[in-house]
Amino acid sequence: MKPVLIIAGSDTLSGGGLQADVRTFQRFEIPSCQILTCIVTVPSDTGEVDIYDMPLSLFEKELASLGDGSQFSGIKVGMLANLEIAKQVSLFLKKIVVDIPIVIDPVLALKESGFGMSTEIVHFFKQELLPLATVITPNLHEAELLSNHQGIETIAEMEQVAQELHQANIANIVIKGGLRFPGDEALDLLWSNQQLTLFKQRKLANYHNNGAGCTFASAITVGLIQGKTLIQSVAQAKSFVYQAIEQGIPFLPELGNVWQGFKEI
Ligand code: PXL
Repeated sequence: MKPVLIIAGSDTLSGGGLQADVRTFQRFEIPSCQILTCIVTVPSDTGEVDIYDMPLSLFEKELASLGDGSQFSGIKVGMLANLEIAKQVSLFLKKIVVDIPIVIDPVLALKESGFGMSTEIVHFFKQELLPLATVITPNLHEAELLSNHQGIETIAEMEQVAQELHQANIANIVIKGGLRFPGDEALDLLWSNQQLTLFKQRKLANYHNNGAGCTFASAITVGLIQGKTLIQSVAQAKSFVYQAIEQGIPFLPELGNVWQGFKEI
């Protein structure tokens, strides 16, 4: 089995980021290689998120060790820290010689904090990086940043934004409704091949959801590597992340981590 390549930041609390990605792939018995973009810290006293970017020269060396990408079964991209790092990743993805799934989770905002990326990086993502992906997985806030469409609250608005992103040359889009979407259901919308598919599950009452987005995108990558269709891959990922939240681990007051080690997949 060829490894998947993970390009992501480290979450010190370890619920999300690279750590969530590794645990998810491991759970499906897919080995991984990992490239680190930054380290995210959350001091338990203030709860304020800090992000320490990898020095660019070091990041370039990490990438340079990867060759033309032909040794990988797929690529999962998570948090990219800054514009320079995003540019390096884009150059690397353009050099890939094999046809493998590339899943990009456009981490432009962290739900745990007020952190948000600059408009410059949002622009770069939309114009350059995201068109290189097989599928992207923005949450509502990220979908709004990428589309300039504020306050998404209905399925029709989600669909409109997904179509707009598709017209901007992005192949397939999954918008995650998450806890913010009104109603009792956690709703995700897939726009693919001019077709809309909705995925719904009852919202869980617990707060052990740090890492849910990373786990979801990694699990979609798993499905694509396993040769499943995009619809099957999103369905599998949705059920996986639901169980990971349900079995999550409390960590700080009102913040818990998803856990991929539940009994049956
Ligand atoms: O869940 C989004 C996310 C992505 N990447 C890193 C993170 C987090 C959330 O904590 O720390 C590195």
